[in-house]
Amino acid sequence: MTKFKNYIDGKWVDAVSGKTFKNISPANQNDIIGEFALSDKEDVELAVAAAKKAYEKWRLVPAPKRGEIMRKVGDIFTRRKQELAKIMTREMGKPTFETAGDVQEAIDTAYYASSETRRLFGTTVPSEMDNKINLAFRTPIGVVGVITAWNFPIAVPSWKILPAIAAGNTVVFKPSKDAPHSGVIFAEIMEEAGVPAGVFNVLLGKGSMGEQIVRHPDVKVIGFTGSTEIGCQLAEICGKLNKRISLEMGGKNAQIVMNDANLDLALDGVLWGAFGTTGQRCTATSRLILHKDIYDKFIDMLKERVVKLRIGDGLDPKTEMGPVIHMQSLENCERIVKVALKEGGRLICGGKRVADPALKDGCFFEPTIIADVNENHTLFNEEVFGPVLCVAKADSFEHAIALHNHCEYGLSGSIYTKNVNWAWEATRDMEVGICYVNSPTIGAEANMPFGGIKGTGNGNREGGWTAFDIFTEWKTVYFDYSDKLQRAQIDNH
Ligand code: UN1
Repeated sequence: MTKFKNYIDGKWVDAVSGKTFKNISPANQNDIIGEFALSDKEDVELAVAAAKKAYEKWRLVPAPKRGEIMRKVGDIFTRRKQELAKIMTREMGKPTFETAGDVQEAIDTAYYASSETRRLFGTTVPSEMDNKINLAFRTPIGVVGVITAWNFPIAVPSWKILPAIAAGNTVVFKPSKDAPHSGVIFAEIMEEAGVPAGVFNVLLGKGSMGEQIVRHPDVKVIGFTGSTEIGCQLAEICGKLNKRISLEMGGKNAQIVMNDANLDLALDGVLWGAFGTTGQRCTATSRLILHKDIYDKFIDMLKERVVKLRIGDGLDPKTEMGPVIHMQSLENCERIVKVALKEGGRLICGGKRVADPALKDGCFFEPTIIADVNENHTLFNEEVFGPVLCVAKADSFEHAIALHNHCEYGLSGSIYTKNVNWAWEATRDMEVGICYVNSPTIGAEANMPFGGIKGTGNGNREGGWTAFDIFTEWKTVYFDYSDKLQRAQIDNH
């Protein structure tokens, strides 16, 4: 069986304990992808020490030079895109056209980070006093800990790792235990691009090791994507340690379809939003809010398309929807369907494991629609992270917005309408970080801020220029060339 190692200080090494864990494919539980280093506190010590040492040189490398390396990272991801897509699909399940898109998001992020190193603008401001100038510029912070989920095993890590390194920080990265192979490839690519030893380190392992990264006193910033439960626990630790943490957590995103919408377009949107990545995106559409005039008609249209979705191994080019990540997740889908039906939901289609004997060894759940759900139902409120869509009826535009905002989370939201006033009012009033008009709740682009409000985030935005706010501190400089003591607020009044 193939063995995969950690990447620390530019070297490929086993866990100090020698321990390993296995990762299996969600499409076929008999397909063991490999044996991966099971890192612990001692490995965290080594990786953080390497990153701390490397930081002293890396922070002094001119930003555009760091950018040249980021450009190479983008070039190598481009070269390896199709090969990597297959590796990712085998370990996390989504079809290869989606994993290729995942890699493309990292390519876009790498080129964006590269170009940003020629900007990283500061600000010059007139001083209150003579012969004095005030300016402020960004500085790197130090060692950054990156902890991510398995559903976007290359894109989401890239949103954190590449801007952090471009800005002059060094990184210790813990990929998800369910997508460690992608983490290994990330390191291979950084190594080939010429990222110096210690600037980027990968520790494979499980959740408890992630917490050790967070607690380590030499790790100054944490970038986390995962569940709200774990994110809030880590934020508590960081609060006590006065450590910066950027959180991207859960979602229960809704698509509103008004009675004037282009229904065919709205249908394509919800199919992609709800069942793309098997519903396992933090941006997935998990609530569909339909205006009462089109409620029954739209549900019929949706059912007709959903039952035809081709489910299978993501490595098969004909597959439209792959498995869920593991058996535990499949059991969770079964549980939530039971709860929803007990609470009064109406099963439109799906609701059970896929019966096809050819798929019996994988974690396949039928794409599921449950209608007649309202804000008091568990399914309307609980994040499922699977292919289970609930449908609610809205009496009016105002009711649709109220239903939309009845949510603990606030990542993305979408409205389909041709009424320009409704569209702008929704844009203003939806309680989300990302708002879509006439397109689904998924599909963020790498050059725009990404993140949510309420239970989804803590005020940070990855993606685009805002990612650099997470990984830099502002330094304010007062530069006095008057050759005398000028006392602010005193001598000039
Ligand atoms: C995630 O689900 O963690 O907007 C990220 C999207 C993708 C990113 C999703 N570009 O759906």
